[in-house]
This record gives sequence, structure tokens and C-alpha cells, in this order.
Amino acid sequence: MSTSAQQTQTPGNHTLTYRLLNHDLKDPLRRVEVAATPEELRAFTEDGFLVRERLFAGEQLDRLRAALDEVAAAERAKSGRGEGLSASRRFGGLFLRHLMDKHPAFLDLLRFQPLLSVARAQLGPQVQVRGLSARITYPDQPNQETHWHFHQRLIPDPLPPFFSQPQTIDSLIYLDDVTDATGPLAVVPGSHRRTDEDLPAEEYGDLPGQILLRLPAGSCVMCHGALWHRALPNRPDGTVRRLLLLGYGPTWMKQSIYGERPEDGLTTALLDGADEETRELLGVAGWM
Ligand SMILES: O=C(O)CCC(=O)C(=O)O
Ligand SMILES: [Fe+2]
Repeated sequence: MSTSAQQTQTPGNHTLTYRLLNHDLKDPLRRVEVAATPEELRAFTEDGFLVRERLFAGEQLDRLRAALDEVAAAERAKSGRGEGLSASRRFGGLFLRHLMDKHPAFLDLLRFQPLLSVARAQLGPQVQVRGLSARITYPDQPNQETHWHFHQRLIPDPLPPFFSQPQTIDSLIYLDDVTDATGPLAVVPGSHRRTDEDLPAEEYGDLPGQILLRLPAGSCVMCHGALWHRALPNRPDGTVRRLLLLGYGPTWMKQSIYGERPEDGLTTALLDGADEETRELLGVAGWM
């Protein structure tokens, strides 16, 4: 068997079977039922993003909204370490971090297969959740936008021969409609591969090749961590726009730097007697 994953296809999705080259494992096989077609994965690899419209709906969407509103009400006054209300034009809005530790509704996202299975197809079988954050913007506040940026700013020039490029996926889950009024998401397809180019700070204009994504509530955009993107402003004629950011990375990578993890958060309790998969997903196993 080769080291690449074996693929079999059924309509709409397909099964990937990975084998871990680890003689200590009783069962080295990891099967992933991937909720995407091979063509969709190829497009994700090329473009650096994958759109899933209306992935969340009905009660599930309501539950996430209500949970986020609860945490937002409790944390509006926080500040520092990328948390709380930011008036900066670079990253305007209310930022909330470590959401899985703060409300059980968010723990439903830990093994959410429509996203996790795609992350495992793109990053490998051993994936962790690097963080669950939120960004909320308000039409009556200034600077409810972001500058052009990418999330993985760790690439040296020149590239050393053994450099391991950080490959991550952030799933942007929009709990409200993304419209011209609330602020489309701008992305530059393929920009995640332009790792030898600088992206200047404080850029707010159009970039060559950009596309604007307008999406119904419940939609998700999976983005490679190096994809150039920006949120356009939530305008005075907009409405509150709530976004969850669910980060995936390989199990050996450190987690997101933002926010302060609650000492007795819900994931700490979950780890008590947890199975190996949960331990990997929470980033405490799977790096040797
Ligand atoms: O609000 C958005 O659409 C994107 C937000 C974003 O890029 C971020 O918070 O890093
Ligand atoms: Fe971003």
C-alpha cells in the first residue's frame, strides 16, 4: 500500500482510508467518510476556500445563535488578548474566544462531520480543533470591517529545506445573512499559494482577482489559513452580523493564541476519561 490515502467514491461524498505508519498501533487504519466530492476537494486545494451554503439551519442554527448571544452579553466588557469589543479598523467588532469552554451548544461542533471530515481529507487523519472564536459586527458602530489579512504569518524568506509550512483551515460559519449591507467576505482565490509575497497591512481596497461572497445565514466558508481575505464593513443600513470561526490544524500544532482559556471550562471536563479521538480533537494527543 502506498503512503497516500486510498480513495473510494460514492455519489456526493466518498471514503478515504489512511494508514498511519506507526508499528505501535493495533489498528493503523483511519477511515474518513468525507462530506465532499474529490472534485470539490481539488477545487479547495486550488482556490484555498470551499463554500457550503446553508450548512446550518432550523433548530441547530437557532441554538448556536442563542448560545453566542449569551456569551456576548456576558463578555462585552472584556478586553485584551484579542478578546472583547475592538474599535480598530484592522479588526473591528466584538471578538469572543474559547467558546467550546463556555457553552455546551458549541461542543456540538467538536465532531461536526460535514466540516471535520473535509479537514481530515485536506490536513490528514490526525486533526485538532485549534479554537472556536466569534466575531460580531454592529451596523451602528464605526470600523466594523477588517483589513486584508491571512491567519498564518509564519513563513520565512528564504524557505529552509526542512521548513514545515503551517497548513490550517478556518471554517467561517455565518449565523446571519452576509449581504452588501452587513459586509461580504472578500477572498483572493489561490492566494494561499502565494507564500513568497508580502501582503501589506491596512489595505482596504479591491485586490486583483478578488471575489465577494454574499451568503445566506447558516453558510460556511472553509478557508486555508494563508488565504488572503477581508470582511467588508457592516454599514449603517446593515443588521447585526454574527460569525463563528472554527479552526482546524494538525494535532502537533499549537492552538490559537487569542483569549484566555477558562480554568474549569467545558473541554477540561470532557477530557476526563475521554477516548483517543476526543483527546486528539482537543489537542492533547497525537503528536508523536
Ligand atoms: O467577518 C468575516 O467575514 C471575517 C472575519 C475575519 O477574517 C477574522 O476575524 O479573522
Ligand atoms: Fe480572518
